[in-house]
Amino acid sequence: MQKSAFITIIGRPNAGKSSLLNAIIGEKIAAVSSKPQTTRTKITGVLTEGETQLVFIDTPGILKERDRLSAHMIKAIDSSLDSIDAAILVADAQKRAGEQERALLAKLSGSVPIILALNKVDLFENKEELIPVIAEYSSLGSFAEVVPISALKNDGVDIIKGLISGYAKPSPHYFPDDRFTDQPERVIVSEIIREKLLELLSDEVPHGIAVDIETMEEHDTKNGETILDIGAVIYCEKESHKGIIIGKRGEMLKNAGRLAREDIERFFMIRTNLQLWVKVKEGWRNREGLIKNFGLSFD
Ligand SMILES: Nc1nc2c(ncn2[C@@H]2O[C@H](COP(=O)(O)OP(=O)(O)OP(=O)(O)O)[C@@H](O)[C@H]2O)c(=O)[nH]1
Ligand SMILES: [Mg+2]
Repeated sequence: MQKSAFITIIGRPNAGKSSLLNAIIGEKIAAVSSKPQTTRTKITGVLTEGETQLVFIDTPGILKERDRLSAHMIKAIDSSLDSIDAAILVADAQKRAGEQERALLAKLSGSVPIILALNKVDLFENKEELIPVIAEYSSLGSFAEVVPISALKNDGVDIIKGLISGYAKPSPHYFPDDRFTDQPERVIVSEIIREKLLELLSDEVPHGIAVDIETMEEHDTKNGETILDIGAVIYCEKESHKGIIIGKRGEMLKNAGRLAREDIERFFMIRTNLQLWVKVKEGWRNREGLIKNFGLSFD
């Protein structure tokens, strides 16, 4: 009999939610970076093993509204809490438990079983250091399970998968069994590009970036090889940011483009020609029309 479960992945910024999603699915579908607020929308990852289909929803890690974009990100988190069978609260075990975890648990209000995934345990030299951390986080609420993991090293991820499978209920599968994400190919490409910019740039610049894929099509060369041509526009918020993104003699843009192209080639298994342009959209994070155009609206 077919079974399925919907599971939301929540937690404070930078806890490792997207890293966990990627580790569970075994494919890099969500952008990961060392900067908080990497994820901006809900990202669905699908894992189908035999009769069981698990649908995981990665969410933005944000709780405070700062501008129109962050308001949409909060709506994305809230909407991920509807009609779920379980939740995974991801926490950085190196950090003290805090207000952000409490606020997220309050949103769930004990409606579904919650697995606490204490992430980044690879950073502990001595595993005994984990004991007080587990105790502190456990006191935040009542968890169905507490699992120390390392999403980075793929440690404990199978335990999470096994526990979650237990929450699957008889139901038809919602996705074709060979699908592993709901993200359209263009979104995957734009997120790969944004991820590279997040890692390479500093301060506010990368947070004000949106990437739009204008063209994406294959062409055959004379010697029979197929090439994927992609044209993408990087939108930023200020003229001064544009210069920073392009960099001295175009070095920054060139680096980001090369790193992104390598990832795109790996993901789609096709030689790729990636062209990047940079344009300014003054204060787009506060403009509803532009937020919608960039696919980040939650109304
Ligand atoms: N050492 C270590 N680093 C990790 C682990 N998991 C994630 N990270 C790192 O933590 C940073 C944040 O990871 P993300 O997966 O982007 O975190 P997130 O919770 O999705 O962040 P937002 O989308 O901004 O809310 C990245 O630099 C990851 O490489 C882990 O198990 N160990
Ligand atoms: Mg994320």
